[in-house]
Amino acid sequence: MKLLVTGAAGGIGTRLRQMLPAIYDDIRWSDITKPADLAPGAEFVAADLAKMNEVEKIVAGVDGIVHLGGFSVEGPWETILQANIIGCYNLFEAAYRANVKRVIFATSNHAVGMYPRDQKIGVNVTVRPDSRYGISKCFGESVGAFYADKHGMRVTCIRIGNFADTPIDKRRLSIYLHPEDLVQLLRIGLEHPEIKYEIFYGASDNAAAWWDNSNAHKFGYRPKHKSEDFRAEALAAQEKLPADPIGDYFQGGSFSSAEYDADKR
Ligand code: 15L
Repeated sequence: MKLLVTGAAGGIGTRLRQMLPAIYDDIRWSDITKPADLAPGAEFVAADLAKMNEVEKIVAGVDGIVHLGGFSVEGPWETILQANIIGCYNLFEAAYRANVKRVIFATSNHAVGMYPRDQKIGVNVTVRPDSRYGISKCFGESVGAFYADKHGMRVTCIRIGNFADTPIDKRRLSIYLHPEDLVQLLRIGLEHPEIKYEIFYGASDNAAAWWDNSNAHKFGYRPKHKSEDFRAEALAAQEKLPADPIGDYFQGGSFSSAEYDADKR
């Protein structure tokens, strides 16, 4: 299968450039600018996702897409609009026109970040975004559902928690995702014969999880990593962080507390 990975220069894309070539031998990497550490011989095509003609070039001839591209944290509306709303629509629409069979959309925990931490949620809850960034991820999940339901594309949305080798604070004990576990989820989305439209939580085997990830397990996901192995270090790091009572209440943490003024209305 020929694969396109967008967002190749980002944190996740950079790690996947080290991991995916051992599994897939024909990968086109894309980002707005070429990563300085691109492996010799790796195929790279630059594209601004907000420009349809550029997106059409990167999707040509591919069978599957891992769409990581876009703005990966909260930002001004205009930035989110161009990169994550227009960019995401362009990606799916261009993929449809090019007859791409499978798309993995890297959505985020921030699509549901306004759920309180004491509520365990599955993938069938109403979205509750915590930021403009989170809203754009809800939008992307909807665009994916549309192309799956109406046009038969096989789409997997992975609500990524925190992608890292170790959980860095108390919140991340609940949402930690080891890179190897993400690769396992990507392989399910790209290869499992039963995928039509699915949402998975991008989380390792975390005892403190707020998410019911049984849908991913139904498709064979068996995470190998556990945040609990790093509990003491994560809690020690938490001690050094400033207090954030609103952020500590909601799943989205500082994305939820930033600009929060619901208590003032
Ligand atoms: C995300 O969606 C961001 O892309 C990442 O930078 C982290 O902030 C992560 O969420 C998180 O919630 O820890």
